[in-house]
Amino acid sequence: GGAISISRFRGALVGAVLGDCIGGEFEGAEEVPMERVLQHLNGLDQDSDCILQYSDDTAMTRCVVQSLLTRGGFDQQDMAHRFAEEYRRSPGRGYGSGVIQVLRKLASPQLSDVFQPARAQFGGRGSFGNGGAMRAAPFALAFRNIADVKRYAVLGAMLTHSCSLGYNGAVLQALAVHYALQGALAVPQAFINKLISEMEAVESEDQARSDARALNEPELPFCARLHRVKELMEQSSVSVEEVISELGNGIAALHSVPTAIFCALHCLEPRAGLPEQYGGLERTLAYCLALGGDTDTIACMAGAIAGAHYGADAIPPSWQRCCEGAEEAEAWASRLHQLYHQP
Ligand code: 8NA
Ligand code: MG
Ligand code: MG
Repeated sequence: GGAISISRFRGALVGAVLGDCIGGEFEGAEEVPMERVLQHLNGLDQDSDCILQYSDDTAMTRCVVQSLLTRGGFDQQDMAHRFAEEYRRSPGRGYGSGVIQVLRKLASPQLSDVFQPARAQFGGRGSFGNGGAMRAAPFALAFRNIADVKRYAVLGAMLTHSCSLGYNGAVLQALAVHYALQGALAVPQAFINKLISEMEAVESEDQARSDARALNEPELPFCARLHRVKELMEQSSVSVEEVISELGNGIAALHSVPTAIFCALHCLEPRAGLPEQYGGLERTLAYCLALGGDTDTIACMAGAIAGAHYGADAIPPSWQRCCEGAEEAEAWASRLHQLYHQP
């Protein structure tokens, strides 16, 4: 295909930062009334010196971006070092309770295999949290080739998440951004079908099959959830309760990546309960927040997908102004755009 506009790259990276910063307000809450979500969002328009801080999602995404840009591609040692250094400098960003141990071990100068600390997590099973997926968008923004997107999304996630239900969540998120960047969200049914067919191949691998069995999940667990996304898309109306019970809103990648994809798809059209003046990106972020649970991470992932689709013009300047790191994300998006298109 031809060149992809820089606006989509900015939309993806800034959309992710906005989701994290704006979503932090409701992280861990039970289902949130839309009225409260809208109050929070209206507050951003009115408050001229608001500051919403970013969390682990953006902190680690920044490390991924800086590593890819500095090294001109994937370098596991460099990326691991950046994660460890970022955590050392700024440990209070709301990291998962397990991943902290990995980040401490990654700081050790004696460490020769940077994937080893992640493999030791949870009795050797590795983490299935969404911490690999929440930082996966840059892989789609750095590599044009889909095989590279998949390969490096896995390796980047495996630095902290060695369970296939963790790193395959990162692959799914990266693929969603990859296709959104190409404009594929314009045909929602084709978009979800592409994701299902890619993930069928990914999840057919032996490790994925044995992890699914060990965790009592159905065969091809991400595919199973994507089929549920498809079913929900076909329904004439969908309640927040159904989204939570069918797809989840939790900290496992399996309970949050398909959810984020659904949010982006569902909010392509105006929806009852969401302000008419909202564009698609605003709808997507508001909708994610109303689900409660891991709101910062689900909004971060949905924000990247929706941002890649709508582009930077869809980002409300008043929201961007309130979010720590959003300005910088815009500059990095331009450099990723160059890396993506380099011959
Ligand atoms: P992680 O690797 O520590 O995983 C997160 C949590 O998932 C762990 O602490 C465990 O409770 C559980 N978990 C993961 N793998 C396994 C396993 N194999 N067996 C048993 N339990 C397991 O951290 P992460 O980087 O994946 O982070 C995930 C989320 O947690 C992120 O959204 C991040 O923001 C963070 N977080 C969430 C909340 C919240 O209330 N939702 C609050 C603070 C932090
Ligand atoms: Mg977070
Ligand atoms: Mg979170």
